[in-house]
Amino acid sequence: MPGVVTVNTNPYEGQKPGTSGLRKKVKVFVQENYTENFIQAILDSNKDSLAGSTLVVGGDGRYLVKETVDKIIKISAANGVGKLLVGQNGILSTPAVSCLIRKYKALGGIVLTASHNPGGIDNDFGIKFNCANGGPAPDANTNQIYAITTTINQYKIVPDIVCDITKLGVSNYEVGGNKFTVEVIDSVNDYVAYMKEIFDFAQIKTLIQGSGQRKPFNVLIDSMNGVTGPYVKRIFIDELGAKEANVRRIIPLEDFGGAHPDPNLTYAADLVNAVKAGDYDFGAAFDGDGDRNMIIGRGAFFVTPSDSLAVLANHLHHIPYFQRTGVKGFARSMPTAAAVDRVAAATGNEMFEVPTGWKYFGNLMDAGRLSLCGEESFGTGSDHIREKDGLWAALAWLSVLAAKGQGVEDILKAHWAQFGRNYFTRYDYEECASDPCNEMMQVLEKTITSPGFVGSSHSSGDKTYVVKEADNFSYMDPIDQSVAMKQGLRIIFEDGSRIVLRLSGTGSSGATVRLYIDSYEAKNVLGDAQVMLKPLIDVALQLSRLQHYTGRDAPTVIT
Ligand code: VG1
Ligand code: CO
Repeated sequence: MPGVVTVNTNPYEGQKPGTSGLRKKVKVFVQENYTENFIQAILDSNKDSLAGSTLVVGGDGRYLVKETVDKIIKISAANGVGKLLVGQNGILSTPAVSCLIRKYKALGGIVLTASHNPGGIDNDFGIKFNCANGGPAPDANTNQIYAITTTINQYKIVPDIVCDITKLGVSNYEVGGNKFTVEVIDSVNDYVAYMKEIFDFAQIKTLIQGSGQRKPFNVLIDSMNGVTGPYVKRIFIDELGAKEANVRRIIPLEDFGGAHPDPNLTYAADLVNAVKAGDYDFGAAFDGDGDRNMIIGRGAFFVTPSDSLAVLANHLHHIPYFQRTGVKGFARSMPTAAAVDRVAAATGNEMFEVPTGWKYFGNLMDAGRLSLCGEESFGTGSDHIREKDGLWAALAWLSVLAAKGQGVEDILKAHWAQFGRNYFTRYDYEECASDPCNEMMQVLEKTITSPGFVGSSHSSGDKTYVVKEADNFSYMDPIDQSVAMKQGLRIIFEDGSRIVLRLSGTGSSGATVRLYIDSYEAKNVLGDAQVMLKPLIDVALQLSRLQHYTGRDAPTVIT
């Protein structure tokens, strides 16, 4: 009978989960007991409910996932967990974990991913805890995990457990008189079954394969060597009748084949170029762990995530799931452009603005007040689970396109004609020195909150903007009244335009500055976003002195 061993350890500094879990370089995680400490802290933060509980475990296939699954099995066994549901080979997309936790009423799940951050031995790894509702642990929980990591002095492990996660099946162990079970499950079955309940697969299949007068709708789906590969294969090829040529990079690789698995115009340029050059009607890409999506149309017509959210909000009634549940309300993260707000107003739905990070949507969904939400960072999702869901977003778009019989660009143009357009851009300055960036944020906060700033005018070119409101965004959750402070500096102008500046909470080294610009035009809707937003960008750069503090002339990524 395998026995429990207690190992003495010392705390590590900096095990504070960020926007979405703990993310560090692989070389940090492989330090002695570093990973073990954090896993023990996660379990300790749930210690009253562990006995006999079920946890879901899986990750995005990056370097260190398999080794970490092995550690989680051994440490869970020693801490009285009853059962682990583990994805075969450690593979589970983030949305699949959320789906499994809910379906099997698990206590929670441990997701092994650094999401859109590069993978491989020299890059990033991450560990995230999700709660019983299937969503990322809220701040109160992650703060507790962090507090435990600062004083931890031992962890418990059963070193002798051997479990082959390459094979499907159930293994039973007896640990200290208790039963412990590991069930290795197919990574995609439950998720695919759920998608078939949510969407009308026959309708999407007819779209993709063509019928009678309608020629096939030619899609190109890019998994960027991330976790969605096996899901894309099963859904698009086996279920929806797409051809091998309609999918690319569908084998999950430990280093994503050297790709930066972030579906945006810079890092998914391959897909954009292929769609531009080829005879494609639709392109979609997903990030490493499968929760983000980028949607493009014929000619690589780009749909901003903020517009994507608004368009889906306006067409949810075409999706069978929402025909059953009804539409309960919409939400977006604060930096996300306010296009969806206009749909909410027109359709009479409640609208919420929350801080950056999916964990802030969960309570609203659990309370039955939120059906669809999104973030400008290529996150879109609904209350079918409690994570954003890349494949779901692509299927939602295809459902709308099938129902409307229109192309992506036509749908966007019709949307802007009806609602006006929120031009949006985000500038990312990645891996800058931390100290000057922190100083920049402090100085700017002081500037925008000092007397006289509200009402002041700022000009660039022939445009003048008058400040209506400025603050460091804070949010009180309407369900549990918890408060999240300092979620980003906002300057809101009289015409509704906004400048938002915040520091990333997902980077693994240095500071990444994100500058977001949102500006509404009722009539002039067919302009180029970079041109339209140039004056406001200039105002933002002047006010923040961003180039001075970061030492950068240009952003790393423009979305
Ligand atoms: C970024 C995005 C945020 C998203 C988070 C996790 O956070 O801005 O909208 O929820 O990544 O996405 P930050 O703190 O770096 O701005 V994922 O796909 O990395 O789990
Ligand atoms: Co992700």
